[in-house]
Amino acid sequence: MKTVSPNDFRKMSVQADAQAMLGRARDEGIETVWDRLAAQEPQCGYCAMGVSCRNCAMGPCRVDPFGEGPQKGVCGADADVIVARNLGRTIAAGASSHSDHGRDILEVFYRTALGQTTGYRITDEEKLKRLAGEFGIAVDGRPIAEIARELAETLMEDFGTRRERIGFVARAPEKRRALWERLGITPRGIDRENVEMLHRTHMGVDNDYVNILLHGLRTGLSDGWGGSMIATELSDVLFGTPSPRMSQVNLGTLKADHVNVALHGHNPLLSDVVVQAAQDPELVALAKEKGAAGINLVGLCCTGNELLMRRGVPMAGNHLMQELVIMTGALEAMVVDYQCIMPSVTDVARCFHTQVISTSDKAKFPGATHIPFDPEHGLEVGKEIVRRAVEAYANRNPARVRIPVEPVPMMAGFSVEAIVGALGGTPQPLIDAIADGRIRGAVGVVGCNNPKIPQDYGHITLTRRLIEHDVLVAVTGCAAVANGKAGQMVPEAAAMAGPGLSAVCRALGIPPVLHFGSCVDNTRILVLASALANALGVDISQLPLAGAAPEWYSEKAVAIGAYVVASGIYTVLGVQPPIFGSKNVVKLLADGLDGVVGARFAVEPDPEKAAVLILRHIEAKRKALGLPYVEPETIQVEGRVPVTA
Ligand code: BF8
Ligand code: SF4
Repeated sequence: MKTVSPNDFRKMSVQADAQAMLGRARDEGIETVWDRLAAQEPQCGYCAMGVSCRNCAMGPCRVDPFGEGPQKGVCGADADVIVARNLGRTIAAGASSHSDHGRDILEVFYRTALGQTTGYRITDEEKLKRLAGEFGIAVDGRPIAEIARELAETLMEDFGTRRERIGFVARAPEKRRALWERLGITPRGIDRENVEMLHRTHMGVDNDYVNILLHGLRTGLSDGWGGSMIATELSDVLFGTPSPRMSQVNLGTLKADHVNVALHGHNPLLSDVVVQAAQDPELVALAKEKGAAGINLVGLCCTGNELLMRRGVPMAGNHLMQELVIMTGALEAMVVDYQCIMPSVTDVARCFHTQVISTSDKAKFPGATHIPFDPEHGLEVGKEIVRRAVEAYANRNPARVRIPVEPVPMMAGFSVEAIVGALGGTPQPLIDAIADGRIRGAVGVVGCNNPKIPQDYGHITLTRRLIEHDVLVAVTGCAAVANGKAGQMVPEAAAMAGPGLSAVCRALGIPPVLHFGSCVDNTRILVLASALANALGVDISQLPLAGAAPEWYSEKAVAIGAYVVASGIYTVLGVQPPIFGSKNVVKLLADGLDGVVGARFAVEPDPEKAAVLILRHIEAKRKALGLPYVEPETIQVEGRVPVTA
């Protein structure tokens, strides 16, 4: 194995816990995602530019973006078509992932309404009734289970072909809905848009890159206003609508004297019953019998965010921590559901006593123990999983336990309901603060880690610059974990913000960086943006808002980008998407879209420069709305505090 210096660790991650574990990986020869990235370099330039195609057996083909080699694939597709088709399929894969997660929640919700599950109940009856009201379902005098059943059946139709538009589209401002209608991109059935995208991108179907990309937006919208929104809303009904709570974050959340169980993936269905099971007196007694002080649950990635938002379960880390958490030697079990779970976790687990337990029949991991999730016996399955973890404690080698840091406090739980509640029942105080300029605007900083970027550097730096300039930041997914670890998500972090934002945060007792939840919970940002737009009688695209995904890696992030921009929010990406082989596609996404949906993409790997782009955009929107503004072109960002490891 090649020599890695501590200096190299700083290029891999800005976080102390990650750097410590990278040291262990080097010392013990344990392979990580960073080693595998290095082994892949140089990565294929054609693929990086999006100009390779293997959609049929006349290929694989590639076209030369520099004009020297072939300009067309065997079928005649040029760079524009190939890039657009690839991007369309990426959006469909991401939207399908979120939406299949949404469907899984919907099915358990339905079966809970029918009384066919254990470990689940309708927790937020008020929210259930509000949702039913949105769909015209009668609520007065009806039993909760009956309302839930009818709502479930109605939402199932949103996946199918009978609807001309999915139900939650009605939440979008009228101007936005009219625009989608004019463009022919109002999302219909969720499955329909995704299947149609796969159809269109088959050889010899849609050969017009603009037409493919428009359907890409529609496919994205079926995720944001469909599959993901269903996942968020029904998770709230089943498990409770999040409200602000304090918890902790980083590898220091593992406890040396406890049985430690990490819950990893995205779907809260299984992990929520594991939380219940871990409180079972018999299992706690068993843990003590084995010599542990108790059972300690921690979260990873978005399953972790779901549990943090609703139950205050501490968060061990984001995407690039999943291998490193095992290297603490203190993890008895990693329980996984699906999405963003590297197949390599079972390899790392083999170096320790950690059991990897897979739980979804659609996501199996060779080397893991499979205990299938079954909502009929939810709690029993949860207990079986916790029991295995407790038993694995006997195999722990205390000499190998290394928990490198102390945990950092963080606040989470900002559902739209909680925010509006904190504001006194109406978004008006937020609108007033934006209108008078105390808060310049709001930005969603979302998405993943990517080993091509020092872990968390993009998230932390961009967020810090934005709050320093009085921009309220909403975070989800791995971006939330990054900011939590940097201490930017406690009420005291108001001190890091500019004077206007700081005063608002202090008055409300909230941090300047608000945890909105998991990646499917980006829909909460759409809901809040719609509420602001509706209150002002404008479209979302007129508001001083932006989105950013500084370290994105996944297909889901691309789907999110598509629906955020199609909803009218300017979005800056920190990692280059594979589109640069087509000048036309780049021109459309980075410029032309503005004239179509009132928003566009930008790519800026340097978070300091991304902050400038976003601040300028926000001031330009303020100017157009007639609000007090700073001349956009004059904005320069001098970080008040350098963001370093
Ligand atoms: O859905 S932010 S790495 S964990 S894809 Fe994955 Fe990206 Fe993290 Fe959550 Ni979202
Ligand atoms: Fe090549 Fe066309 Fe087949 Fe793609 S669809 S692999 S470009 S022949």
